[in-house]
Amino acid sequence: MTELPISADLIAERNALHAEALEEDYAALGRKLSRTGIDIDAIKDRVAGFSVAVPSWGAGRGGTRFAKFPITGEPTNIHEKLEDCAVIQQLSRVTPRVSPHFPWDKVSDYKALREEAAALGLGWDAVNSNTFQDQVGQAHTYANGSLAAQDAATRQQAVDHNIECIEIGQQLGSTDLTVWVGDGTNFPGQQDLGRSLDRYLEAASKIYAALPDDWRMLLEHKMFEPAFYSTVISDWGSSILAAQELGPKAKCLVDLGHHAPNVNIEQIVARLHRFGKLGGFHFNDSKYGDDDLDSGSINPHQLFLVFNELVEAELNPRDGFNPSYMIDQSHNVTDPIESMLSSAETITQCFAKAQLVDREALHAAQAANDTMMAFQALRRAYNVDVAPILAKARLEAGGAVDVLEAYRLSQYRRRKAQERKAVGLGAGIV
Ligand code: LRH
Ligand code: MN
Repeated sequence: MTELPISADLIAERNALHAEALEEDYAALGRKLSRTGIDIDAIKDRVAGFSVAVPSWGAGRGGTRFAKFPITGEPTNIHEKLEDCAVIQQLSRVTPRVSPHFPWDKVSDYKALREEAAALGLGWDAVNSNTFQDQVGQAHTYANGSLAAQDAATRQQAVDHNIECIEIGQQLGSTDLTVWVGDGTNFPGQQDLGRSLDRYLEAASKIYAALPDDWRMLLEHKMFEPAFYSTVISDWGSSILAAQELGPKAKCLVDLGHHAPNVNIEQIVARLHRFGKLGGFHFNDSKYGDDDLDSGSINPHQLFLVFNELVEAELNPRDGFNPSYMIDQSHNVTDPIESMLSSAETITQCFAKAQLVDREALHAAQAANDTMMAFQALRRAYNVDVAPILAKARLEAGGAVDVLEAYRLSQYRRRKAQERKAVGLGAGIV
């Protein structure tokens, strides 16, 4: 194991200062929960078993089509991104895997990259393909789509890229391929809405055929952007039908920002699970479009309700229950490490709160059409401050009781600003 990026002494020293208060808060919460028959240590063990992957592309500053404002010391390649992801894992102890994106994270030796990550305490989650940008020297442009393109050679190029991502993922130890395509139209009539999907399905079936036995293909739907009139896989309905058409290894990935405002995402989760097609999540938050804001920063209650559905789903498995939990955010105004530390905490808090729901009381109230008591069963759990449980689990796993305090005291970003080459101004997220 390489020496981790943050001084273990600093973490231990700060934890020692917080230990007494944490023990007090944990004991008090333990007494409160035991009054309703909940064993706090059992919840802590559930939390200790929970984890969420971080996106390699989230380690750098994000931007919009208007501008990107880099910060000094931000990472410029996968090696520096891994180091920053290792900081998040070292302090939070809930983000042990990185979800890479190709060709953004392309290297010549993936075996070495796997070892480099392992030495930093990191593994790999789903690999992401990219057929929404043209690369230098690319034979066929994706300007008119990729897997759904009119041009057969362009579709084949997109298929080949996805198969290359699977091969890279195998070297990294990943078993999931996330396929998001921006394919769509900006004008009515620009493309036939039916035949576009047929071309997508024909091409996607070639990627499906290349999946190793233990792999899954996660289809990521998105209502709009970059296309603004129609998108080939625009909603969970198109996604689940495509996944059913492709086969049992095809599942659906829910990016929380890919829906119209106020869509009931927790019900989409329940539906995808009911039909055995819930493959994973890209956690983030939004107020308007695909804003890729920090998870739970705008609507933490919705994130709690999603996890409430996930607890019900785990209790009633359909073709098993193994959703991939991943963050997918764009950090335009914060230090990306701080945003992912804060988001990992919020996601884990919503997971923990969902464990506290008295399911017996909830189900009894539902059966009795006792609306208020059914709602109160959820609200009581949502109102519990679970921070002492997460901090205790983190402390026992070698992390920091106060992750942002430890990160800032480490002066990590200032150190990196001295080491790393400056990033140029630019538009867009890469
Ligand atoms: C598309 C998306 C997809 C990624 C990209 C970075 O909006 O959510 O998951 O490939 O963001
Ligand atoms: Mn996404």
